[in-house]
Amino acid sequence: MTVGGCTQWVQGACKADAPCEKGECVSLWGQTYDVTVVKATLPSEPEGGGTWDGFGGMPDPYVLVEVNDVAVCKTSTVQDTFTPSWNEQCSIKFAKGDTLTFHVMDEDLTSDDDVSWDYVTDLVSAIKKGNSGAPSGGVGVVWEIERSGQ
Ligand SMILES: [Ca+2]
Ligand SMILES: [Ca+2]
Repeated sequence: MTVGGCTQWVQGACKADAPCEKGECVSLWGQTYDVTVVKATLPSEPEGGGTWDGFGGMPDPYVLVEVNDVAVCKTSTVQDTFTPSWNEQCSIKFAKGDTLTFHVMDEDLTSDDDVSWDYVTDLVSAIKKGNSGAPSGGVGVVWEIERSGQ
């Protein structure tokens, strides 16, 4: 969506959530993005100690991608690893004020262990930066965000 004219090299010509692009301030919202879950790292023990699976088994991670606490995508499960890789992509259209969360889960036959934290608190900078991989509480997720069709 175009919200006004601008010059790329004039600071403050556009709002933070509508960067200057080819002479126009273009809103980040209402556009579709390809969100790729690249990989993750998990700690050797789940939160609270103990082992991930019975008999000292390693975790079986997958990631839920949530918008406003509602899961919109789910990666496949990688069995028995602390360093899963997915490179799986889903398309999401963001609106102003949306929150994006990556939940790393351990697939279990009897229950699912949520081992995640919120990874994106500032969607504007996440979209502009395009990627991140900040570990939090021993869990790290690397993702990429790119506007669809770019
Ligand atoms: Ca396992
Ligand atoms: Ca498991």
